[in-house]
Amino acid sequence: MIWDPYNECMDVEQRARLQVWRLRETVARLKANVPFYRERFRDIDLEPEDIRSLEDLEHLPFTTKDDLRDNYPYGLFAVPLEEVVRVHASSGTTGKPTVVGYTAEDIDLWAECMARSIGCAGGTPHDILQVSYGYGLFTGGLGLHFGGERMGCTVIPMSSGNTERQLMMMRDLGTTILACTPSYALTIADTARDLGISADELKLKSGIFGAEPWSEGSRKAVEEMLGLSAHDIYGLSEVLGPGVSNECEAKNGLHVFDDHFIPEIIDPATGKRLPDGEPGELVFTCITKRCLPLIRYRTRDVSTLTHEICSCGRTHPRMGRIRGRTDDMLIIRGVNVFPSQIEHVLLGIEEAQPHYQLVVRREGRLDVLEVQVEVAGELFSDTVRRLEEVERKIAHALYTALGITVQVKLVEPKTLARSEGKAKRVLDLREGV
Ligand code: DLL
Repeated sequence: MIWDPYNECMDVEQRARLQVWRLRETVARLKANVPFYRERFRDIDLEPEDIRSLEDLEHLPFTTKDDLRDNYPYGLFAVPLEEVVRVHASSGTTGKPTVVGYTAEDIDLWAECMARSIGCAGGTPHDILQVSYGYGLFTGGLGLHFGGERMGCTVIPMSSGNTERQLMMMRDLGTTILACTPSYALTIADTARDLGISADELKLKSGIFGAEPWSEGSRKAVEEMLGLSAHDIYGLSEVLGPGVSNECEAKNGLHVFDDHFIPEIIDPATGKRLPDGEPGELVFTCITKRCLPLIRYRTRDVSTLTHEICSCGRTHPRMGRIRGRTDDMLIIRGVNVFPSQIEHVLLGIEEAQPHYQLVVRREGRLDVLEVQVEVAGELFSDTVRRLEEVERKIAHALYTALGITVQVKLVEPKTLARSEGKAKRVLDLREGV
């Protein structure tokens, strides 16, 4: 279902005119209300009228997570606090969280974007939406919740955790759409299997999974185990929360709702904009937000963009599945490694289960990457030779994909910690990292 055909299928040129107009208006507002941006614009002699086309966006300064931290907690808000009706927060890399604010208009915009997202995932007002993202400062729970209500779904505000109860409600209330992190979806699927609940006993048709990187392999596993069609949803608190982009039924990239957030891909080293198809750092400019309209916000997420029109009829550009973050990219003996690449490999291996952890150590002067992966319990009752064979097979597949040697350690089922929210995949034990 296309929730808002007028805006989602708008002629691209018409949308570009709208974007330029909105960008100019946002710059004017920031200049008037936010000292940080006033100074940045003064430094480059920028007046709102100078913005005449989308190309001019490239001359605007970037905003980073450090800028948010330096102006903690409210310094970048473009409206007085009395107009702010809600705050959320995401964990910062050090100490203080990043605090973001919303006016009533922003909350309304968010619900609209989320209704678009749910529509992309095949949702309609007839659906029963179980929201199993955490409720609270994290944007996942309330974001999906308000979007579901806007769509007209029957919303079950479960929040995350208590997996058996999740399954009971899912079965009893006839949940048709499940929204949670992909790693929690796997946990739910595993628990269903343990309890002997088959996909046929559930009415699930669709899943809206995001907030952390995941792979095609995870998609397949979750789709099979839960009997649903899994859709990737992306977003970040600084820009909105969930609902910045979402996969449609074509599952060929996530539609970025660029009438509100203009995406760019840049080379993280030089800051130069990259052409369609080339991977780089995602950058967003908010052109409709009232409280926190960030300009060229550097997400540190690595992706690609395409402006080719999708078969679903939406004319928004599409971003590729997030490949990792510029800051959780591991550099192992000089080679860039993203945890998502490893996940992709593991899920292509029959004996491997979709639960893994990466441990990085320094032995002498050498970085060592150990991949711990769960395998079926039966394997442990086999011969040692069989276990070694599987280890070698995984190490070889990883070597082919990454170009480095990794240590593989097979562990028994349910040894690695299960996730109810964002999974923590990497344990970096190197000093100074
Ligand atoms: O994770 C918002 C969200 C909630 C998105 C629910 C989707 C569903 P933050 O906590 O601020 O906001 O974290 C944002 O999470 O910069 C990415 O690194 C990562 N991320 C979000 N969605 C995806 C995704 C929410 N689909 C950070 N794939 C982002 C990979 C994702 N990574």
